[in-house]
Amino acid sequence: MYLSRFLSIHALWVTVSSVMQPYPLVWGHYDVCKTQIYTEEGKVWDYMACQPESTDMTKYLKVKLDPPDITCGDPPETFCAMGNPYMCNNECDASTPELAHPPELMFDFEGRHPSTFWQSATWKEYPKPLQVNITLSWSKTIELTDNIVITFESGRPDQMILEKSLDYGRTWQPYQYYATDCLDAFHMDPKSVKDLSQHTVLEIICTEEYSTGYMTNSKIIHFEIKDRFAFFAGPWLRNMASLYGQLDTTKKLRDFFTVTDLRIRLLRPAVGEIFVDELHLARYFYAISDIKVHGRCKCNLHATVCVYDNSKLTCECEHNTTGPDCGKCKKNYQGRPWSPGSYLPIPKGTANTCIPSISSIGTPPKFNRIWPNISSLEVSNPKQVAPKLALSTVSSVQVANHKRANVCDNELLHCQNGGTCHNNVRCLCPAAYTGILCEKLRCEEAGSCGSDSGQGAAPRGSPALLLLTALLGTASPLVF
Ligand SMILES: [Ca+2]
Repeated sequence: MYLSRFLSIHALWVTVSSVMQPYPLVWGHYDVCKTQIYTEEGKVWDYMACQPESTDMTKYLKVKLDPPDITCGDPPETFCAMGNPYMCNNECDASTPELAHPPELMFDFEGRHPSTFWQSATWKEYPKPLQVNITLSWSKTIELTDNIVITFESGRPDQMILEKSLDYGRTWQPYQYYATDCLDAFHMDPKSVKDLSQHTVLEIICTEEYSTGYMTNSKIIHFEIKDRFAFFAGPWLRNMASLYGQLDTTKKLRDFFTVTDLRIRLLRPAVGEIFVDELHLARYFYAISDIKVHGRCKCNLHATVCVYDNSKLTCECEHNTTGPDCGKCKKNYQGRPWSPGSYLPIPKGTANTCIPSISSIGTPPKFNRIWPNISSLEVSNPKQVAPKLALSTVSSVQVANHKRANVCDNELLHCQNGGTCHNNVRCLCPAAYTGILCEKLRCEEAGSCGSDSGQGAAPRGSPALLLLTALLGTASPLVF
């Protein structure tokens, strides 16, 4: 199942535009990894930075609660109504579907009345703290693109910490603290994201904005991704180029929005008064009806598609990269060190494609499978050969790996001089060319190329070939 591309670009644009009217979002960029263009040398691939579309990531997570038996209803118990803490005859019973509140109800389709929600056991063991960790795991690096929004059906907690992991849950860092009294709960001065700036955007703050009262109307807690983006892209996120530029050059900023797991640590339920009413402990519990997490698979700007298969997300890597995050070069494509794509220059970015390994080029006899278009070089002055050859090598060296079963593929356009790849096993050449990869002039093979052709065949052992040998033997790294 494909994460992105379930919507056509147009449908996506309409959806995005209608949902987020004030934001002239430029998310649509970077949705193509390569395109065919026509140059003097014929049809070639033009590579660009690309990424999957942002989507609802809650469909792909695993949720874990700690303690594992903290969900209400086993054994059945009664709790007080949300709106009226003195009506305490509501029932939670895990064995009756209509009365059960399992964790998956935090991620089902919402918008119905009444809401469906997960609920914890009540605080019947007071004064022992009622604490719950809710861990959301993707087993995949993802990049957050919109606010995390948690909707409580109980009062919002008096104390809570949102945490993130970048290493699949081995280590955790706080993302944001939430409390009715930050100083008292966490020894931190209360702050709002609006108090931050470009320079302090990575600061971890404690906010009191989302923790007021048991009886207030508002039920929502935010982790403000958009407000942080706005420090770079402006209040309406119009200047995404500026944000992308910053993300490109500041690893810490990029990492800030990147997670493999999130953990919601509920530390103290809403009390709403100074003292806990010990006679009505069934008033105190946590209930969450909805959690929103929007983001995209992190593919290092080397993929537009992220596949969900066997409960696992994986980037479908392009640009000769591989790995779950396209974090390395494919075997035999290690001609230069792997590097992520770049958002710059706007709007197409830079692909930083992995290129064939020098070692896979091999020894001179294999050169009949290398075609930096030697035959078209005008070798009137041997001194000019090196730069021209280097340029030619840089732009169009394509290497057929002898270990590969395929003679050609559509990704690297192995067929030369306008040849087209047929079933990955042979090139269909234009009339004037021949050879496995259409790399030879037909007249050359017949020995009938006239000296007036202007495109003298590259003589074997010519200065051009020797120079090429030297270049390929020493050039490192090659640059496309
Ligand atoms: Ca729900």
